[in-house]
Amino acid sequence: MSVNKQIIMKTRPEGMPKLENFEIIENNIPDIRHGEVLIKILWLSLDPYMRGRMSKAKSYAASLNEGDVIIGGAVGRVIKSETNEYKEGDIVEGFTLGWQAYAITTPASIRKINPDLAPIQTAVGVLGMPGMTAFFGLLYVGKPIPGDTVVVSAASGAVGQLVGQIAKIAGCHVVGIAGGKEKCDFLLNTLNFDAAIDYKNQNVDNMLDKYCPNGVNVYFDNVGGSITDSVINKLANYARVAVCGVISQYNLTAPEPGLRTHRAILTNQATTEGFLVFQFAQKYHIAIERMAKWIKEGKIIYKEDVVEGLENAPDAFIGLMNGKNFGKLLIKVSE
Ligand code: NAP
Ligand code: FER
Repeated sequence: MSVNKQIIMKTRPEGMPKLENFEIIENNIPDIRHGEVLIKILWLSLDPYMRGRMSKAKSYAASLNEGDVIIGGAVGRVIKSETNEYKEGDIVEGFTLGWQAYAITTPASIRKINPDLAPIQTAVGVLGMPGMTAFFGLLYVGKPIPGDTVVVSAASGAVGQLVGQIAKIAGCHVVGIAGGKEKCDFLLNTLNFDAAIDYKNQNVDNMLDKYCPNGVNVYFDNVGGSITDSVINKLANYARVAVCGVISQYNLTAPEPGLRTHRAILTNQATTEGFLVFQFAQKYHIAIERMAKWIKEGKIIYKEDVVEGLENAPDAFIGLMNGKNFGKLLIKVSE
């Protein structure tokens, strides 16, 4: 019987997660039963929404309890199957495989990945949940039209980097907001954004005035908080605000006071729409095909931030909450 390594939520984080909230444990891997597959985890996807699972707040995903293995998306290889659908060697992606070296699951919780389409870890990146979020959030919620000014926050991250590139393909003027010069240089020089605002070192209001002289037509919001207050005050008539994420709020222990933005929404006849990517699940195949084509044509590139070793997932996750990641954050667990 082989031994599994698992990372559990030892104690529930309050505010910013700390290393002491996590613990690595070892357990024997039980025999699989009829209808189950045993998966060797190759890549973990670390995503901001996972902070929500660690709290007790109501969410689409069940909260973790203390002692539970951290649940999250991963890519792995089937090493044993007691199903008709999967065989040894298949590469799969699942949203609930979790922070462990091996996972036992059922066909309903995984999907098969075509390793010839792109590197397999893209199944949790550009061709997976973050990629779907960027594609549908921008095109279906933000509804850009050529010539629009599109602003995206957390612009160098897994979702943001793709939002900006898709907006360029759609013929828009793209302004990214990110923390630090290195990330902003990447947006300008590698992704060909039209402008980049370093919110840690520049005045966001002044820079928005400079780069969005006709106002903001589409705001793809990944962060919430004061950055969003600034952008809302620059909306153009009939602007669309796609509320994708509010990472600046995920680790707060008390609500943060903010500006009252409804007047700007009213007077600009703007639309603010929150969305969860899962509402587009029936259409994912459209986006996967389109994005894979754009990657092959060199119209979209994707930057990954790879951390080696399951045991480093907690530290990397804390980094994600603090802007230490540069691109889609992945843990490489095994070859
Ligand atoms: P990511 O952008 O790769 O990483 C998170 C980034 O957020 C950090 O690198 C950091 O970048 C920025 N950040 C952290 N704290 C911040 C703060 N206080 N103020 C401003 N920026 C801060 O993560 P991602 O996977 O692409 O996710 C981005 C957002 O999309 C998250 O809010 C996530 O919850 C949301 N999301 C939503 C859906 C959905 O279905 N609605 C799906 C996927 C993701 P900087 O260095 O630039 O600060
Ligand atoms: C995310 C942020 C929030 C996300 C999902 C949610 C899949 C959902 C939150 C909820 O249901 O409470 O990044 O990504």
